[in-house]
Amino acid sequence: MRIDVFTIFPELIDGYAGRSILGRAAEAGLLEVTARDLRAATTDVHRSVDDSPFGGGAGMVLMPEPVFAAVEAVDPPRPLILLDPAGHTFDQAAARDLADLDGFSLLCGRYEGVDERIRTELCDGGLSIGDVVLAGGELAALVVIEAVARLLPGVLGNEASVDEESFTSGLLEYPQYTRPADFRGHLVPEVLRSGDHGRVAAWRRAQSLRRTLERRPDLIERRGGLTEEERTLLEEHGEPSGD
Ligand code: JF5
Repeated sequence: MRIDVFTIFPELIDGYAGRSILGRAAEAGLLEVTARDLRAATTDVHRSVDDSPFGGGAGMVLMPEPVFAAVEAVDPPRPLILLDPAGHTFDQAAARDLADLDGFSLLCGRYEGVDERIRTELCDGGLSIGDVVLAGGELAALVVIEAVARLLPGVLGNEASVDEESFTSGLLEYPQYTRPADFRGHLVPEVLRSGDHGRVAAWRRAQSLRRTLERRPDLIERRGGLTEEERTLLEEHGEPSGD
């Protein structure tokens, strides 16, 4: 998969994309992230990419000329997506859709906004990573890239089994523990040390369900509520959740 990122901070994208899971995906030839400098095609001495808004007001706006020029100079993989608080909300379903493509490109807005013609005449769409305002789109772009990269075949080492995935998709994670079994008097639940894989699996599913019901009932709603089997499972694991 090819991902081009248009930004005034290409070194920021290169720095992150060269490490950890993204760096390994690149080394394995599964992903090619290319950071493209929005100043590359500027002609003025200041290499300007922003200007004050028509109609007045504070702040600076990303100009159409340098941005169109940077994009047109390389004819990047499409769709070209603007990271934008006004875009569609990015979620796991959007990540899966992007992971099905051969490539796409991201444009990082900065400053107080971008000239509207960049949105309407250059970009194919916009994505927001949530109701938060950032100084620029770079961190949002990296969120999108990492979420998509880990879905690409071969990128993750320990692929979860399809069976477990179908049980737990759309639920919060169950509590995990590692050694020691007794940490300052806080004990690991007995079932996890029992060696009974059936009991462990049932306990984990019950924990995932309870946690999701308590903290993210919207996610239970989205799955169409609880099945009769899930209700029974929760009743059989009636002890307090402890969180
Ligand atoms: C940006 C205009 C881009 O703040 C963001 C953002 C928030 N969620 N997703 C992206 O991007 C920077 C600010 C203003 C365009």
